[in-house]
Amino acid sequence: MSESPPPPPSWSITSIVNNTVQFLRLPVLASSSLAVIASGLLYFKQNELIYPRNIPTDARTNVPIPRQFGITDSEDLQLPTPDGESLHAFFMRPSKKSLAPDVTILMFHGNAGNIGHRIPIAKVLQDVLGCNVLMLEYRGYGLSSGVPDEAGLKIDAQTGLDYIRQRTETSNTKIVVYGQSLGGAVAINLVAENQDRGDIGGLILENTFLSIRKLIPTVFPPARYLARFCHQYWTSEEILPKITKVPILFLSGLKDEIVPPSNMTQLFGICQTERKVWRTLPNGGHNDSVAEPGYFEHIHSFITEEVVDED
Ligand SMILES: *[C@@H]1O[C@H](CO)[C@@H](O)[C@H](O)[C@H]1NC(C)=O
Ligand SMILES: CC(=O)N[C@H]1CO[C@H](CO)[C@@H](O)[C@@H]1O
Repeated sequence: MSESPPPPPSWSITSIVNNTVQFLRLPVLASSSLAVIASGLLYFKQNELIYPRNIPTDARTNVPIPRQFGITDSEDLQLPTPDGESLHAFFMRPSKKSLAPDVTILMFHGNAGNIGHRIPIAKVLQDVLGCNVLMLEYRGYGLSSGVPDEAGLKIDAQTGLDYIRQRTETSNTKIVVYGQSLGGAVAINLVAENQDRGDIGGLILENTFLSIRKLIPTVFPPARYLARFCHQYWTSEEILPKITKVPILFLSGLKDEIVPPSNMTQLFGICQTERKVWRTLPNGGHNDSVAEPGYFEHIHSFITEEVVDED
């Protein structure tokens, strides 16, 4: 298409990430919840374990805003879902539309915290790519209403995508769905359901798992005998192979201590889509892979080579 874009400004990536990595160091598990498991209430309490939306403790009330991170062109939204919830979201326009002005990234976060904690990631994506970003907060998280569960989060994801499709300035952009950890499962499901319209230009998966049920015995050892009572499935290993039309980038932190990197390797192996890209972060842990060298360069290359350049 156009001449090859300049390399991303890595100095700014590093400084932004270093300044804000504290926000990303969110615990994935609530250790106090182990007591809950021990008391045998897993069946009823598993949502608190799988969706620890009160970590950190003020995560339901204190949501950092884009302006705190120097993003001036953004909107604070409440998106209504078809089943009556209201989802908090940020829509951000880049300050300079350079490399990928016709791309909108839809971000799905991991299972702790809120969207405010991930604004530094959105900022780097904008700085590197010059794209629009929609950050969506699942039901029950941050300033969104409701209680999270698998069926609800699927509705939330669809609500975010439909919003991008309907909003005038984004309706003709290529949509890149980006999910970290639990957000990866949310993203896989959404893309599998929506690939036919042809407006999803890419899928980015970071440190996500084969299924929740497979995760429970290792991540919550006391609960290993109870995994079969788990009513949250997130069966990415069954759904991912249904995606055939959308290029996929796999970002795997090889030091992931929560989800073994072999889960990502296996997902990559069963992935049937025409173009798939595998990239590793050799020192990346579960929640800090984003701060590893090369992370945003991999996303930059994927979007310029597989999404923007594609037609
Ligand atoms: C995936 O991760 C789960 C949870 O840690 C683990 O039990 C399982 O063995 C892993 N599977 C593969 C193929 O890596
Ligand atoms: C680097 C980092 O912050 N890692 C944390 C990720 O989450 C786990 C699980 O809660 C913590 O133990 C790590 O310290």
